[in-house]
Amino acid sequence: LRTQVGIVGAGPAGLVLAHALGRAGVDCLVLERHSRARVEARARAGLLEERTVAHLRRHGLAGRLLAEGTRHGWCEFLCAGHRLRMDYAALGGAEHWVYPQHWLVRDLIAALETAGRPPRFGVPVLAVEERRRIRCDGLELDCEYVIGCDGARGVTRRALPAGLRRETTRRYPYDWVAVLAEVARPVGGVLYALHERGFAGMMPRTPAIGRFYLQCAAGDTPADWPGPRVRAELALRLPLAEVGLGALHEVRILRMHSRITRPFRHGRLVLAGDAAHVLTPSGAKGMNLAIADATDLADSLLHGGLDGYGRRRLAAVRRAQDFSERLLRLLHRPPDEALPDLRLLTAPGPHATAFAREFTGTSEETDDAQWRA
Ligand code: RFL
Repeated sequence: LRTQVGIVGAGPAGLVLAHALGRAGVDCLVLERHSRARVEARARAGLLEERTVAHLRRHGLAGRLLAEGTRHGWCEFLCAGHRLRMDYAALGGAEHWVYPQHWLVRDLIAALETAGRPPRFGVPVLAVEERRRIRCDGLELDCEYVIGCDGARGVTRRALPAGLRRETTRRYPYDWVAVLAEVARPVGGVLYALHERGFAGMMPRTPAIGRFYLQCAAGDTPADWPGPRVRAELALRLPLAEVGLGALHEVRILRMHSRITRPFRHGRLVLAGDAAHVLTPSGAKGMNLAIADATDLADSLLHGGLDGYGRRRLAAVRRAQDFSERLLRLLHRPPDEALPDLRLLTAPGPHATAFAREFTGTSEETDDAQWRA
């Protein structure tokens, strides 16, 4: 089998790329290891930056998002008995769009299907050979370009020559319990709670579902966090009465680490999204970076060259990683120690503006006035 562009993985990166290339008449095929039902049910991220939505709009992919998504432009820090609100949209940033990742994935698959180019599901890629042949069980796909969009646990990055591949990994001394739960009233904005028992967070997803995070000991497993323990710990650290916590739908442990694999491109093999860079969810950057990689890659492939792709995207990833890390450090500090810095951060001024712009992706340049952590 042959195609111009073989794309491994039907996550946001692979699907946006396939759509942009297909619309421009490029022959491409997406191979996905899991079933369509499984991919469409995977609830993960939910905060989209304004510029991400602009990319999707430009490719005609934002119809349902614009109709059903909600917007918010504030977050709150809960710390040592204080509640510090930050209206980051008003402070120089922009509003976020709130739309669950798996809804977007569903829309992207539907768009590819309508265009007559659906991904092939249930096809695990085993290896990439000579950077131009994708090998699966019973199928070989020869490609002019192989694009690895196969996420954090994919196989494509291993096709970078061992002598060339460089991975920078950071492991943090804690993990997070990630919970999806029903709420009686929508979570209105992101809430970060700094607590003696550890960090906790509450993030909007849909009007009826919220995403909750709890810091836990590094190495904890889901067995350490049965439902009653999750509920008790959330109740201690967060003002749950405001949202009316209902049934817990999913409890999992996020190993808190980040990893950047370089180079993002070697000849005709290119990596995009989590295949190239995994960040912690603290700054809500992962899905946004994946879509930005895909749109840059599509433009580069269509308009004459991949030369600047790796450099541009690595710079963007490093900025996002830097932001996510500073936020992560702040969120895990003892509340009494962090309070003065949080006051500074949330009061109108250069620190707040820098945070607002980085959080919402409106500053591609690093601001002179860095917020402290
Ligand atoms: P994905 O979405 O992981 O998609 C990769 C796809 O590749 C498939 N695959 C293979 N297919 C064929 N052969 C193989 N050998 C394959 N190996 C893997 C996989 O099945 C999958 O379908 O990567 P992509 O497209 O790069 O998108 C990245 C985002 O999904 C990720 O960055 C975000 O979900 C991260 N993230 C968040 N990002 C945000 O921007 N905001 C958030 O609030 C946010 N919250 C989160 C998150 C990630 C989470 N988890 C569990 C990873 C919350 C959670 C809980």
